[in-house]
Amino acid sequence: PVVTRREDYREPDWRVPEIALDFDLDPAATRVHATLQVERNGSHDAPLRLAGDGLLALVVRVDGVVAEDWTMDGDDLVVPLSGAAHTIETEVEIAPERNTQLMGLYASGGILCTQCEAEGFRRITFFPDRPDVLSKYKVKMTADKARFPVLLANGDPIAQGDLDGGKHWAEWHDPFPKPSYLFAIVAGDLVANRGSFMTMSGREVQLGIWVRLPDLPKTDHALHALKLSMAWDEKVYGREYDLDVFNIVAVDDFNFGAMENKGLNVFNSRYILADPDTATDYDYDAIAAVVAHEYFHNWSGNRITCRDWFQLSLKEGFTVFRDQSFSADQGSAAVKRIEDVRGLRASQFPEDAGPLAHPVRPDEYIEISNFYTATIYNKGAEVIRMMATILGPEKFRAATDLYFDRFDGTAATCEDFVQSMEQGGGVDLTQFRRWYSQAGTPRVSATLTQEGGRARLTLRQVVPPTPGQPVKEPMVLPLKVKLFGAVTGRALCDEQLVLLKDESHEILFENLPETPVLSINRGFSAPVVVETNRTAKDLAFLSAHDDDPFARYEAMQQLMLDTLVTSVANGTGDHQAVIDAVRNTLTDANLDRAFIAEAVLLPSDSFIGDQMTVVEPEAIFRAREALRQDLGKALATEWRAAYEGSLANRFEYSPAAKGARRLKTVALGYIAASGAADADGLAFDQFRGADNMTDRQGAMTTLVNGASPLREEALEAFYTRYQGNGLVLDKWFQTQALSSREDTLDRVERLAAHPDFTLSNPNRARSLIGAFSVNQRAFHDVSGRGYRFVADQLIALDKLNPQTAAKLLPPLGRWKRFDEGRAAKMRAELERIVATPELSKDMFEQASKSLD
Ligand code: HT7
Ligand code: ZN
Repeated sequence: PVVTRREDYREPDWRVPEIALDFDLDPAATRVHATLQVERNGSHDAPLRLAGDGLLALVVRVDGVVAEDWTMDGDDLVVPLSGAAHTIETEVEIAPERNTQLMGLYASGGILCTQCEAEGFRRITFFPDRPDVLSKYKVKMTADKARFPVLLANGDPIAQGDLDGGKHWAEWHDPFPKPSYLFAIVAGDLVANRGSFMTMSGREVQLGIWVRLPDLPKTDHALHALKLSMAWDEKVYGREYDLDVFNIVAVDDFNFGAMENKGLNVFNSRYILADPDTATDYDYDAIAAVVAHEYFHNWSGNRITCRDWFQLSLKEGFTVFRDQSFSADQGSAAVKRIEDVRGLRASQFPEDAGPLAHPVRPDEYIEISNFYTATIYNKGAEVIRMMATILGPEKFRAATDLYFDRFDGTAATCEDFVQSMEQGGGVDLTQFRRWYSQAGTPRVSATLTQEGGRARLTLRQVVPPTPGQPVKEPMVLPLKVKLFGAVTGRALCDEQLVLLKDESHEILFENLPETPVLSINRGFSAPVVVETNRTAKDLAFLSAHDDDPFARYEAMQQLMLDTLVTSVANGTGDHQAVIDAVRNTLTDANLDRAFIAEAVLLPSDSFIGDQMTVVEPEAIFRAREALRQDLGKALATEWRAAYEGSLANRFEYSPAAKGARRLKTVALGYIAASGAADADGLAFDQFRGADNMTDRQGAMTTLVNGASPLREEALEAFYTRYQGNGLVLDKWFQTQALSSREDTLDRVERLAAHPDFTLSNPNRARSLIGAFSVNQRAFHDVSGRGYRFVADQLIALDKLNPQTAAKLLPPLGRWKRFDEGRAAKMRAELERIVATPELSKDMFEQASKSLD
């Protein structure tokens, strides 16, 4: 396979300032006629090379004359040209209904839609399909009016009309030059939830959330989130929307969450459709976050796009940071930060520590789709957040203004962004740039020693080796630090922002009136692992007294982790410190329920495993269950009080009501863990009586993890109630695949043969295979059956949808973290995958790198 390298970047030989596309749409055979205005870029004699993927040129014309001298180089169309500017026409035929990869033009539930990022446009027509070729698009679509009454494209609608034979047509123009990955069309029998938004300069924008008619009642939340996002981007970044219409279409088959096509976002329906009966609070929040994310891309991604795909984090890291800030502003900022850090630790830290580790700005790839990773998105967002922290809010805003002004209408680089931060913020980020080039999660050791009224904080950093990067330079780590008095709980100093730049650094604190306790990496100011010399007593103290809610949460997590890691090593542990700390938090009347619910949750099995040299799945599971049981028993009264104090009469979507629901189900889990005689009945009553999906799924999860026969009853009732609703059935599959029960692997194997299971829908594949492979206990069953099952499924999925298959491979690649027996079995499955005939390059890259 061909490796693309960042250092090989060259400007395009030909630019395409304008393109006109004419689609004769038909699911079985769509004709695409493209007219490109091309201009030679600089003085060279290179021919025009147009990327294609599986296309056959039916005709090629140069300046209106049929050309005969074009050739094919692999999938690319090569046309020799003599002048500085020409008009090139091509015609191809494609079959959307046979497109199972869901890239290019494809059919989903009777809707024709496109997905072009990163390299899908070349599956529609021949084109220099790279993000630094910006063109103005005119699009005409013709289709059967009964089947496809709605025809949408980027930009603004220009004209439409009817034709003989039941056909109709529509024309759309997008005045903003854009790269081909932002191109989109949609044709279908759709209806819109319409709204409007008045921009800050007084322009009215028509908004539409397009779905199939039965889904229309589930679109209000997304429309509301869109309006909030538009207002937020004006207020916080001064960014106004620029077209007269903004449309979103929901489709059921989608490789990702959503896509930010200019003026025509296409969404995975799970990030649009919501009502209390079918969507959890988590779904509601995710919908708002993804709607915001795609909308924010209009500036961070569309108006300023990426020069090449190595710069992907320029738009994705920045846009994730923007959507995280938006969500933080809608509810509890502390809880949002906790959720984001939990996500980072669950997905990005393991990536950084494994065979697929890569820098935020990678150096090479075989298949760019494999680089839509937690590192590019979430670590990329942390890198932006650190620059915002270093600059402070006013300078950060000045710097983003500078960036938007200077690079508007261009294809930019991460370096352009950092330079804007430097100039707008008046700082030197020379060393900070290592965050873009060095992979791996830095580890910081922080030791606080006290001598009389003085304390010395010694910080050391190590950046671990990663594939291809054996030796690392020190990074710039912005660490927020504060000291508290161990006796009074008073702050002993103001919060300081320490920039750790060298391998080690010392800070002295003078005139301390009492023994200090260290609070460090407050707000998770740097995405690093911190090891300290704090005792269990210090951590328990901070979990009750720190004035930074994130640091309180973190202290509790560390206390729990230390306890669990010791228990795994010794086979038994002392749980009293955790019990006391959890009691304190649970009964603190000043804390909101959403925070309490997060703080009292034990670290996941996999996060505990990440702390160990060799992961022991069964021992971890047993240690965690033992602690859960002790917490459940020791705090039985408190859990009951938390449960009963969180009952609500009627569903409401508000931060307080969400917090109550969250705490209720967390408390239910502990009541069940305690072995209370009435726990199953309580869960089943919650399941039956719920007026919303959060409570229903929460109760079902508790039952599905337990031994009660009521679990089968609940699963059956859930299935019957929601048969035919794909998004809810995904929850049914996922809940079972995540079960902590011993028989989960057997059940998952049976579910893969269930009539409602299919690999051709990415959401369904992820809900069973994806969920199962992050269930540490079940996936790492010592027999190796879990590995074989996942490998079989991925080999089958690769034939349909390589992109989705390749994204599900990483858990199998983490063999180095396990004992020899498991590691050998995991490697054997990776080898089997690599040896599969006609394997996609997506899977080849992931599996072969995972074997190294
Ligand atoms: N920018 C979008 C990425 C995306 C994508 C990437 C590969 C294959 C399919 C895809 N669909 C969407 C989504 C985003 O980050 O906003
Ligand atoms: Zn994005």
